[in-house]
Amino acid sequence: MHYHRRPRWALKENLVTSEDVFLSRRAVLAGMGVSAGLLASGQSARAAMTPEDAFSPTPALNPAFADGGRAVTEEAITSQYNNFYEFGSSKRIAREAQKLTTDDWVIEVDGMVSTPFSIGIEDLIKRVNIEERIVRHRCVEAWSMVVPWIGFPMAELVALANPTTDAKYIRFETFMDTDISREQRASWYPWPYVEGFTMAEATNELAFMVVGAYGKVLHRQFGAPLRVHMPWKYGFKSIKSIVKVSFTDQQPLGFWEELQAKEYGFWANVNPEVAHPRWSQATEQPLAGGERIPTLPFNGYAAEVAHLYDGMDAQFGDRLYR
Ligand SMILES: Nc1nc2c(c(=O)[nH]1)N[C@H]1C(S)=C(S)[C@@H](COP(=O)(O)O)O[C@H]1N2
Ligand SMILES: [Mo]
Repeated sequence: MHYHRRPRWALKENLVTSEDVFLSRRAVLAGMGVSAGLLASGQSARAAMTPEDAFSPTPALNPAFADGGRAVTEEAITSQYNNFYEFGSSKRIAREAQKLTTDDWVIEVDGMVSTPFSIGIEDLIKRVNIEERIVRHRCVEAWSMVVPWIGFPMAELVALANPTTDAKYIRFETFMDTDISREQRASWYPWPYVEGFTMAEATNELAFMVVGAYGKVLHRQFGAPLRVHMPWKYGFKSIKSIVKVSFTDQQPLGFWEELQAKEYGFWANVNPEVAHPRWSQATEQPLAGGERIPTLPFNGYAAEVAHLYDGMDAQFGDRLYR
C-alpha cells in the first residue's frame, strides 16, 4: 500500500455537495490516496484493450473539439477523483475499480432495431471512426474538469444499431455483477445503473461514446471499456461500463432519477440559473484547483445543443435543467 500526502488539488469531500443523500455515507478514506503504480492487476494478454495502455493507432484530435476552454485537467487528478457508485460512494474508488475485467466485453444491442445483436468491444472499435476530443465535464455536485477523451460519435452507434422509426430513445445499461461490484449487493440502490437520451440528443455531434482517455485505453475507474460522455449535461448522465444499448419508445428511467426524481431528472441539462434543490448551480470548482468559476448554460455548448430544446421550456420548465 502506498500512501502519499493529500495533494493541493484534492478537494475535501465536504467541499463539494453530494449526489448521495439517502445514505449520507461520508468517505472515511480522507487523505488516503491510491498511487497509479499499484493499480494494474490481471493485465490482459491482448494489449490493445488493456486499460491504461497507449491507444493504438493514435486517434486524430477532432478540430471542432480541440479546445476545452481551459487547460486539460491532469490525469493524476481526474483518474483519482471519480464517481462510480458500483465501487463505492466516495471519490476514491480507483483502486476498487481495478476489479473490473474488460476481457471479452460484449455489448448487447436490442429493442426497436431491425435485428438485435451482440458485439465485442474490440469489434465495435473497428467499426467506428475513433477520434480524440477535449471537452468539459460538469458534475451536478458542482465540480468540473477538462478531459481528452478518445471515442466515437454516439450517432455512429445509432447508425450501426439501425433502429426502427418507432424508436424515440436510446437507453444504456451498466454491467451488473455482485462479484465485481460489492455495492451492487446493496438492495437500496436501483442497480444496474441506467441512463437514456432522446434520439435527437443521441445523434447530436457532441454526444460521444468513450473508449479511451489521455491517449490510453480507458482507465477502469473512468468506466472501461465503454462509457457515454454528454458534455452539456450533468455528469450523472454519462453512464459508465456499458453492457447493453436498447432502443425504445419509453423514456428511460435513470438510476438517479429512480432514487431521487425531484433532484435528478431525465434531461439534466447544465444551467447555472436553475439551482439544485439543495445547492446553487451558478458556479463550479475545477478539480485542477484555484477559484470557483461561473457555470455556463449547457456547460458552454449552447451553440451546439440549445436548438434541441427549442420550444420545450413551456412543457418542461426547470425540469429541462436538473
Ligand atoms: N455506471 C455508472 N456510471 C456513472 C456513475 C456511476 O456511479 N455509475 N457516476 C456518474 C457521475 S455522477 C459522474 S460525475 C461521472 C463521473 O465520471 P468520472 O469518474 O470519469 O469523472 O460518471 C457518471 N457515470
Ligand atoms: Mo456527477
